[in-house]
Amino acid sequence: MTEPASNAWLPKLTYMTVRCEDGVAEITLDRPSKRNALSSAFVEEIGLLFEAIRASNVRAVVLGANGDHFCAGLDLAEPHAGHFAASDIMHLSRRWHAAFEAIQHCGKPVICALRGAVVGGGLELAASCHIRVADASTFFALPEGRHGIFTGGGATVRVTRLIGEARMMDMMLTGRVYAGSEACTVGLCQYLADDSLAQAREIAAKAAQNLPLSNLAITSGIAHLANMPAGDALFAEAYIAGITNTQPAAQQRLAEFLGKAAPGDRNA
Ligand code: 1HE
Repeated sequence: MTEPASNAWLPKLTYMTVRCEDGVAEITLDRPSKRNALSSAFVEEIGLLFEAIRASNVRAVVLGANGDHFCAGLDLAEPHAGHFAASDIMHLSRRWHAAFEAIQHCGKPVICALRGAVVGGGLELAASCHIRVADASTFFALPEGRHGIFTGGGATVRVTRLIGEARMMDMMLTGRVYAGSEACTVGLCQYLADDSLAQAREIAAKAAQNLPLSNLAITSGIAHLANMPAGDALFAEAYIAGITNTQPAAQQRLAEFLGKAAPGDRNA
């Protein structure tokens, strides 16, 4: 791969490990004793790591977890550790937003390999990835309503977009748990695999073959376009196509497909 031999470009990590091979960075959430619950420091580290991923020449990311559970969500020990004002909670929520935005808009496809609990903030983390692969042990829930709190890591936007408002409200009001093929059918995950990590690796390897600019357009562009009024989205789509389709590497790929030399080739 083209990564520098050392991992000097990575920030110092306490809660995650990273292994790079063939252009794919494999990130592992590594706080299994607390079921990978997300403390404030963990969330900050996620933001820093994905900022570094954005600036790196990594071409795709697998996000997995150590232990039987992907992520138990917010570290519930934290809110009890001090007396937070509403404005403090709002600030913390905005930090979660920043970290998960860094994932969604890092420009590289992020494939998460799920198992066990994907709950609360864990589901918000998974929802900021581009492809979710579950296994038979995976279950999705939003227990915030039951805890007397509210989502703060982007679920109202990203999970609602995946499953729709009615299912989102049902999950939050009743604590409804989704798993298996039903979770796939409602849109919480795109794949149900015997081995979610193996499947996520396979998907990442495939996506890493795409041109980086195409992957940026797909992973960031589609989400932004979905927020726009249709007329503006169509204009922006055309603009993105103009930039993406005219990159020399795309011309080369198209020419190879057609069995011809690329325009601009000296021998064309
Ligand atoms: C935790 C957390 C946590 C476990 N914060 N420490 N999330 C939840 O409501 C999910 C809460 N957790 C669970 O339901 C269960 O722990 C699991 C189903 C994920 C796993 O069960 P299990 O039997 O394997 O583990 P456990 O015995 O419950 O927990 C093992 C340890 O992890 C234990 O600590 P220990 O020191 O006693 O060994 C637990 O206290 C700890 N642990 N989950 C802190 N979440 C931005 S807003 C987002 C809002 C939310 O995310 S709300 C949803 C919170």
